[in-house]
Amino acid sequence: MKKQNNLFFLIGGLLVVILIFFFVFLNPNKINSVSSDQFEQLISSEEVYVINAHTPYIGEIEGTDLNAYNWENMDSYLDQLPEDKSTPIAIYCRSGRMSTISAHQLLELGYTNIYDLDGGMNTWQSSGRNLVQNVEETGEIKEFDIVANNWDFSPNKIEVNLGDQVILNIESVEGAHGIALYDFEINEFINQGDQITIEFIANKQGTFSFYCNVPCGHGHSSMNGLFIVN
Ligand SMILES: [Cu+2]
Repeated sequence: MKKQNNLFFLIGGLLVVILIFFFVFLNPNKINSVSSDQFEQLISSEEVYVINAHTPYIGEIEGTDLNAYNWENMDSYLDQLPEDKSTPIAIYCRSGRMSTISAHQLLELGYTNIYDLDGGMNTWQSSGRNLVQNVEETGEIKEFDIVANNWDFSPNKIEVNLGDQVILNIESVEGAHGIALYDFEINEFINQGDQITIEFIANKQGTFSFYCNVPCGHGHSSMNGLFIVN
Protein backbone atom coordinates (compact mmCIF):
# COMPACT_ATOMS: atom_id res chain seq x y z
CA MET A 1 0.00 0.00 0.00
CA LYS A 2 2.78 2.38 0.95
CA LYS A 3 4.66 1.63 -2.25
CA GLN A 4 1.57 2.36 -4.36
CA ASN A 5 1.15 5.69 -2.59
CA ASN A 6 4.73 6.64 -3.35
CA LEU A 7 4.26 5.73 -6.98
CA PHE A 8 1.06 7.71 -7.09
CA PHE A 9 2.81 10.82 -5.71
CA LEU A 10 5.77 10.30 -8.00
CA ILE A 11 3.63 10.15 -11.13
CA GLY A 12 1.39 12.96 -9.91
CA GLY A 13 4.39 15.13 -9.11
CA LEU A 14 5.96 14.41 -12.46
CA LEU A 15 2.76 15.41 -14.23
CA VAL A 16 2.61 18.70 -12.33
CA VAL A 17 6.23 19.47 -13.24
CA ILE A 18 5.55 18.70 -16.90
CA LEU A 19 2.46 20.90 -16.89
CA ILE A 20 4.31 23.80 -15.25
CA PHE A 21 7.13 23.42 -17.75
CA PHE A 22 4.66 23.45 -20.62
CA PHE A 23 2.82 26.56 -19.48
CA VAL A 24 5.84 28.56 -18.40
CA PHE A 25 8.34 27.66 -21.09
CA LEU A 26 6.50 26.23 -24.03
CA ASN A 27 3.18 28.05 -23.90
CA PRO A 28 3.05 29.76 -27.28
CA ASN A 29 0.38 32.16 -26.11
CA LYS A 30 2.62 34.70 -24.51
CA ILE A 31 4.21 37.94 -25.55
CA ASN A 32 7.99 38.00 -25.78
CA SER A 33 9.45 41.19 -24.38
CA VAL A 34 12.62 42.00 -26.32
CA SER A 35 15.48 44.50 -26.11
CA SER A 36 16.39 46.99 -28.85
CA ASP A 37 19.20 44.68 -29.98
CA GLN A 38 16.86 41.70 -30.28
CA PHE A 39 14.20 43.85 -31.93
CA GLU A 40 16.62 45.15 -34.56
CA GLN A 41 17.72 41.60 -35.27
CA LEU A 42 14.10 40.44 -35.58
CA ILE A 43 12.88 43.15 -37.94
CA SER A 44 15.82 42.65 -40.29
CA SER A 45 13.93 39.55 -41.42
CA GLU A 46 11.45 40.08 -44.25
CA GLU A 47 9.18 37.51 -42.68
CA VAL A 48 8.51 39.61 -39.56
CA TYR A 49 5.52 41.97 -39.64
CA VAL A 50 6.32 45.23 -37.82
CA ILE A 51 3.67 47.36 -36.10
CA ASN A 52 3.94 50.84 -34.61
CA ALA A 53 1.21 51.09 -31.95
CA HIS A 54 1.97 54.66 -30.93
CA THR A 55 -0.33 57.57 -31.54
CA PRO A 56 0.02 60.47 -32.16
CA TYR A 57 2.62 59.85 -34.82
CA ILE A 58 6.11 60.90 -33.73
CA GLY A 59 8.01 58.95 -36.38
CA GLU A 60 8.64 55.24 -36.72
CA ILE A 61 11.29 52.56 -36.75
CA GLU A 62 12.50 51.91 -40.28
CA GLY A 63 10.86 48.81 -41.72
CA THR A 64 7.48 49.38 -40.06
CA ASP A 65 4.65 47.69 -41.99
CA LEU A 66 1.69 49.20 -40.17
CA ASN A 67 1.07 52.40 -38.22
CA ALA A 68 -1.80 51.34 -35.99
CA TYR A 69 -3.34 54.68 -35.01
CA ASN A 70 -6.30 52.67 -33.76
CA TRP A 71 -4.04 50.70 -31.41
CA GLU A 72 -6.86 49.95 -28.96
CA ASN A 73 -8.81 48.11 -31.65
CA MET A 74 -6.35 45.86 -33.39
CA ASP A 75 -9.21 43.87 -34.89
CA SER A 76 -9.85 46.85 -37.18
CA TYR A 77 -6.60 45.92 -38.96
CA LEU A 78 -7.43 42.28 -39.66
CA ASP A 79 -7.47 42.89 -43.42
CA GLN A 80 -3.91 44.26 -43.25
CA LEU A 81 -2.40 41.89 -40.67
CA PRO A 82 -0.76 38.67 -41.89
CA GLU A 83 -3.25 35.93 -42.68
CA ASP A 84 -0.96 33.29 -41.19
CA LYS A 85 -1.40 33.66 -37.44
CA SER A 86 2.02 32.13 -36.77
CA THR A 87 3.80 34.96 -38.62
CA PRO A 88 6.21 36.66 -36.22
CA ILE A 89 4.89 40.08 -35.24
CA ALA A 90 7.18 42.77 -33.82
CA ILE A 91 5.30 45.57 -32.10
CA TYR A 92 6.37 48.80 -30.43
CA CYS A 93 5.10 52.16 -29.23
CA ARG A 94 6.83 55.06 -27.47
CA SER A 95 7.22 53.68 -23.95
CA GLY A 96 5.90 50.13 -24.20
CA ARG A 97 2.52 50.77 -22.59
CA MET A 98 0.34 50.98 -25.72
CA SER A 99 2.12 48.18 -27.55
CA THR A 100 1.57 45.77 -24.65
CA ILE A 101 -2.17 46.41 -24.79
CA SER A 102 -2.19 45.99 -28.58
CA ALA A 103 -0.06 42.84 -28.29
CA HIS A 104 -2.58 41.24 -25.95
CA GLN A 105 -5.31 42.00 -28.47
CA LEU A 106 -3.22 40.29 -31.16
CA LEU A 107 -2.99 37.25 -28.91
CA GLU A 108 -6.76 37.22 -28.60
CA LEU A 109 -7.02 37.46 -32.38
CA GLY A 110 -5.01 34.24 -32.56
CA TYR A 111 -1.47 35.45 -33.29
CA THR A 112 1.02 33.18 -31.57
CA ASN A 113 4.41 34.72 -32.24
CA ILE A 114 4.50 38.24 -30.81
CA TYR A 115 7.53 40.32 -29.83
CA ASP A 116 7.06 43.54 -27.88
CA LEU A 117 9.88 46.11 -27.77
CA ASP A 118 10.61 46.70 -24.10
CA GLY A 119 10.76 50.45 -23.46
CA GLY A 120 9.54 51.28 -26.97
CA MET A 121 10.96 54.05 -29.15
CA ASN A 122 12.35 55.77 -26.02
CA THR A 123 14.71 52.87 -25.42
CA TRP A 124 15.33 52.47 -29.15
CA GLN A 125 16.51 56.08 -29.37
CA SER A 126 18.51 56.07 -26.15
CA SER A 127 20.40 53.06 -27.51
CA GLY A 128 21.63 55.36 -30.30
CA ARG A 129 19.14 54.28 -32.96
CA ASN A 130 17.00 56.65 -35.02
CA LEU A 131 13.38 57.03 -35.98
CA VAL A 132 12.31 57.86 -39.52
CA GLN A 133 9.51 60.21 -40.54
CA ASN A 134 7.38 58.39 -43.03
CA VAL A 135 4.10 60.24 -43.30
CA GLU A 136 1.85 59.77 -46.27
CA GLU A 137 1.18 63.18 -47.75
CA THR A 138 -2.47 64.16 -48.15
CA GLY A 139 -1.74 66.30 -51.21
CA GLU A 140 -3.69 69.12 -49.58
CA ILE A 141 -2.21 72.59 -49.25
CA LYS A 142 -3.18 74.59 -46.16
CA GLU A 143 -2.17 78.22 -46.53
CA PHE A 144 -2.38 80.82 -43.76
CA ASP A 145 -1.75 84.57 -43.73
CA ILE A 146 -0.43 85.56 -40.36
CA VAL A 147 0.15 89.11 -39.16
CA ALA A 148 2.78 89.80 -36.52
CA ASN A 149 2.59 93.01 -34.52
CA ASN A 150 3.33 94.24 -30.99
CA TRP A 151 2.74 91.74 -29.41
CA ASP A 152 0.84 88.97 -31.01
CA PHE A 153 0.30 86.75 -34.01
CA SER A 154 -3.04 86.88 -35.76
CA PRO A 155 -4.34 84.23 -36.10
CA ASN A 156 -2.55 82.56 -33.21
CA LYS A 157 -4.10 79.15 -33.65
CA ILE A 158 -3.47 77.10 -36.80
CA GLU A 159 -4.94 73.69 -37.42
CA VAL A 160 -4.04 71.20 -40.17
CA ASN A 161 -4.10 67.46 -40.77
CA LEU A 162 -1.21 65.04 -40.67
CA GLY A 163 0.45 64.95 -44.08
CA ASP A 164 -0.80 68.35 -45.23
CA GLN A 165 1.53 70.75 -46.95
CA VAL A 166 1.55 73.91 -44.86
CA ILE A 167 2.27 77.39 -46.20
CA LEU A 168 2.63 80.22 -43.71
CA ASN A 169 2.78 83.79 -45.05
CA ILE A 170 3.87 85.91 -42.13
CA GLU A 171 3.99 89.69 -42.32
CA SER A 172 5.32 91.92 -39.60
CA VAL A 173 3.31 95.15 -39.64
CA GLU A 174 4.71 96.56 -36.43
CA GLY A 175 8.20 95.97 -35.10
CA ALA A 176 10.82 93.37 -35.90
CA HIS A 177 9.75 89.87 -34.93
CA GLY A 178 10.36 86.28 -35.81
CA ILE A 179 8.77 82.89 -35.61
CA ALA A 180 10.09 79.74 -34.00
CA LEU A 181 8.32 76.42 -34.36
CA TYR A 182 11.12 74.15 -33.28
CA ASP A 183 9.20 70.89 -33.62
CA PHE A 184 9.32 71.51 -37.39
CA GLU A 185 12.77 73.09 -37.42
CA ILE A 186 11.43 76.56 -38.17
CA ASN A 187 13.32 79.57 -36.90
CA GLU A 188 12.96 82.75 -39.01
CA PHE A 189 13.29 86.51 -38.54
CA ILE A 190 10.92 89.10 -40.00
CA ASN A 191 11.83 92.77 -40.23
CA GLN A 192 9.12 95.40 -39.90
CA GLY A 193 7.21 95.64 -43.15
CA ASP A 194 8.58 92.38 -44.48
CA GLN A 195 6.70 89.22 -45.35
CA ILE A 196 8.19 85.76 -45.30
CA THR A 197 6.81 82.46 -46.58
CA ILE A 198 7.49 79.16 -44.88
CA GLU A 199 6.56 75.82 -46.44
CA PHE A 200 6.71 72.43 -44.80
CA ILE A 201 4.91 69.11 -44.42
CA ALA A 202 2.98 68.54 -41.19
CA ASN A 203 4.76 65.26 -40.53
CA LYS A 204 3.85 64.69 -36.90
CA GLN A 205 0.65 64.82 -34.93
CA GLY A 206 0.14 66.86 -31.82
CA THR A 207 -0.21 70.37 -30.44
CA PHE A 208 2.90 72.48 -30.83
CA SER A 209 3.81 76.02 -29.73
CA PHE A 210 5.22 78.71 -31.93
CA TYR A 211 6.50 82.00 -30.65
CA CYS A 212 8.44 85.13 -31.46
CA ASN A 213 12.17 84.49 -31.33
CA VAL A 214 13.26 88.17 -31.25
CA PRO A 215 13.33 90.08 -27.94
CA CYS A 216 10.82 92.67 -29.13
CA GLY A 217 9.66 94.48 -26.03
CA HIS A 218 7.65 94.00 -22.89
CA GLY A 219 4.93 91.92 -24.59
CA HIS A 220 7.46 89.55 -26.16
CA SER A 221 7.04 86.66 -23.76
CA SER A 222 3.33 86.35 -24.53
CA MET A 223 3.79 86.57 -28.30
CA ASN A 224 3.01 82.97 -29.17
CA GLY A 225 0.49 80.63 -30.72
CA LEU A 226 -0.52 77.03 -31.29
CA PHE A 227 0.06 74.82 -34.29
CA ILE A 228 -2.23 71.80 -34.15
CA VAL A 229 -1.82 68.75 -36.36
CA ASN A 230 -4.78 66.37 -36.27
CU1 LIG B 1 9.45 88.98 -29.65
